[in-house]
Amino acid sequence: MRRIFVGFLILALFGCSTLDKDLPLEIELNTNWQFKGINTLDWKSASVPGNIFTDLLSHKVIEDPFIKTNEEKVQWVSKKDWEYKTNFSLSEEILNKKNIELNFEGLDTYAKIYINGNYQLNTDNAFKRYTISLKDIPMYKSNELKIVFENIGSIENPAKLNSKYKLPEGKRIYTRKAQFQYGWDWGPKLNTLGIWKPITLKAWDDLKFENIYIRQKEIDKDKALLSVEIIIESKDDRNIQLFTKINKEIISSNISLKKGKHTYKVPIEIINPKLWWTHNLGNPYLYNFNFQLISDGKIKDEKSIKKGIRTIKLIAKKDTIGESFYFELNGKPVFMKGANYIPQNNFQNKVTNQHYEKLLSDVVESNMNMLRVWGGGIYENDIFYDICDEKGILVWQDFMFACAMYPGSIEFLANVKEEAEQQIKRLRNHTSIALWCGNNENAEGWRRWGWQAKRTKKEKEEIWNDYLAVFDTILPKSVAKLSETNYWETSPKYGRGNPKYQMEGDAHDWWVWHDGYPFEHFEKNVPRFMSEFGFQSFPSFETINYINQNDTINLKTDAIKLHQKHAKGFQLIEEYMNRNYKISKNEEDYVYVSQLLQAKGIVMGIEAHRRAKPTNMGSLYWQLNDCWPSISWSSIDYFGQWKALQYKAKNAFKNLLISSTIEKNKVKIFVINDTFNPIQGNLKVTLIDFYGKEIWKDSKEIQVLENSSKPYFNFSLESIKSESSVLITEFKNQQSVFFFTKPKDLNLPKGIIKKVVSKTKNGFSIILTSDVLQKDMFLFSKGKGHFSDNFFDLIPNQNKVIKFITKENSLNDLRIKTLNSIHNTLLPIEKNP
Ligand code: BMA
Repeated sequence: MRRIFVGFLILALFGCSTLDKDLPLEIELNTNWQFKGINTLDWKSASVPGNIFTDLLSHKVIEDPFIKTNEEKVQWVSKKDWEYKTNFSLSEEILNKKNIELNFEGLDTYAKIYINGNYQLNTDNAFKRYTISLKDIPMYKSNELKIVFENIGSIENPAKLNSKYKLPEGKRIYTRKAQFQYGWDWGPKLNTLGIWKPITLKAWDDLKFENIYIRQKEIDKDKALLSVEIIIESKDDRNIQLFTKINKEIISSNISLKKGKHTYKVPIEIINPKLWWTHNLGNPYLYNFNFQLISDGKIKDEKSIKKGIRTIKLIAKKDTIGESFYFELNGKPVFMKGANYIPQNNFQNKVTNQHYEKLLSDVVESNMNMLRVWGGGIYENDIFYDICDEKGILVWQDFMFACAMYPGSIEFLANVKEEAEQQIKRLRNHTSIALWCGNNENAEGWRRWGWQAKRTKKEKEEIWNDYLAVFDTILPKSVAKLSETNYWETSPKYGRGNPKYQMEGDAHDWWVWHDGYPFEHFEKNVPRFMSEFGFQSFPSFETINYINQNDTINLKTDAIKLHQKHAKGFQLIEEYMNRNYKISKNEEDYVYVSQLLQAKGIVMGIEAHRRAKPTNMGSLYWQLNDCWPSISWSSIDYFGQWKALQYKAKNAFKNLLISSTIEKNKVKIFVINDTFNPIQGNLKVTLIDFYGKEIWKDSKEIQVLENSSKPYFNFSLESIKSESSVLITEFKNQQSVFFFTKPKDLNLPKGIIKKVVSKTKNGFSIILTSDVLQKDMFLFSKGKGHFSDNFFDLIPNQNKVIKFITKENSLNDLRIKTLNSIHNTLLPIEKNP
């Protein structure tokens, strides 16, 4: 492609506002759709975008696979072939345009497209966009579009038979679609098929924007040098004008267009730019860029892009420990706090804009500044990244490959290359994207999961070379060519088999959970950046009842068993619970304690990682959300309910954190400061018993350095009664509550809890007090809503005010559980005075 530099001048006014518009016409083909099985069922109405499961569900042909054991009953659906059709009309205006194209944003997956009965093309990648030019074929006022989908087995079975070697893990590797749909250890096997993204028709005459990329050349606080790379498609050579409006300022450029698709560069300089920061460090400021293409005195095309000015770099360079792994935002090292993100639903058409808005608001509320979009799911919709840009959340973006070795045929590599290029181009203007990562655990699997056993040297070499072709050549080259984002080959860099995991790169700690190691493993083995570590828990009562379709909590049903996808899941929860908590036979209590257990383990990890700053510079736990109602590692369940972990992670991820730990019979109190300002203040340390009696106290004036972690206070454990005392540390407006022993060994007294509930504008306010320390107080109600805080420790004789944000008119069913109530038999709760 030729690159042509253009001259530019700055105008005082946006001169084009009075011009007529002759923009490309765009129509979404989302109506009149019907579907049927090949040789089965009659034509029935369909939703597009959508998928075969939700269409069958809306016609009651299948039962909801998310409830009871229905997942098992619907497996036949993915084994059949299905067809979809619609009629669409084209107006004279469209028919007269010089170009008409049909864009398929996402077909899942093996489809044949027919227009007016004539075959057009085959698709084989759900992550790719396909285009058909309608100018090359006869089109009428009314037209039929038909898409015939072949079941994945009919393509994957021969692919497997023809494969030179048997590759791990199953047949999914032959199909470029969301890998979790084949079943994962937190997700059902619901392999969708259908038109999962919009189909749009675009018509235009002589020219249009093909793509616009705002490349950041040089950025510092005084100046931002950008190069806007604009690809314009034109029917002929002609002179045009381009208006570029940045907030209110306009640049007008004269461009001599060449026929065809070419790239034109517009240099832009912004003096004293407002830099984009993650929400926890500043303002995620976005500039508004508007582009207009002027020819023949008309606006021929226009496009808007919101873009933050920032530099984001992965710093992986040799140091005294090994090799660093941290992100530098606008030149400052930033500790990454967050979680791994998976698709929000097995059926993508069920994920609404509100779901994105709510989940990403939760992320901000929980003080997280990074999400990792994990490689077994999907490249997310634009709205996901738009919201991350706006809210100041960074995104670690995996390419969609996970836990397997993939084929290396010429066709497969070409398919992957095109997929990667399309996705990089689609996402590269997003300020939130901090990293492209090749895959999830492919290299780790190859090295450690027995995949090399019984293979010849040649076979191993060939399989590894195929790996390198994708992850060491195609993907990094595409990222470097098309964007300025850093690339990382695989996550984790070193797995459990290589001690270097503590010295270099990112790490996944699955000794805890998969290998049954105690939670304390997180404290003793801190890597440079923890990109995965996790522990399961039961979801909210609402979700459990939904799975069972029953109002009482019952954890022993076949439905609950089916919604736990990890073979040893229940056993591991019980084992770890035994080590840390008293186990209750009451199933409601069991659910509650399972959530405390998960939170305890993960927060232990988060705090250890943060204390180890700057050796360690990131803590992303596994996993933020769920794709169906399940027992999983998530901290927010399928219905958006926060588990204990979400509340406790919110505290553990605050910019200013007090974190205590026991080392060699000494208690060390760390203060971690993620801000770029030093913080001066009085550190107050008080030891009390569970009735609030002060045992001793101390205080110290401290100066906490910017962007640092350091112990500021320590004392000996000797003479501390660990079962009956608790350490309260206060600094600035932060308070930390630290216990000296495991919850199961605490002598938690019964005490009395007083609650005063009053109505507020958007819900209720609840004032809580108790005469004794109440550990892990959990408020719950059947009403839909969100508690501002939950699963907290209530200090004796101190008021705690909680807000319940809800549209419900009453909170009469408010109930409270604490660990004290499990350690004792029954906890009396006083009524409102
Ligand atoms: C991680 C992920 C997933 C998996 C999770 C829990 O390694 O990458 O593959 O679901 O572990 O086992």
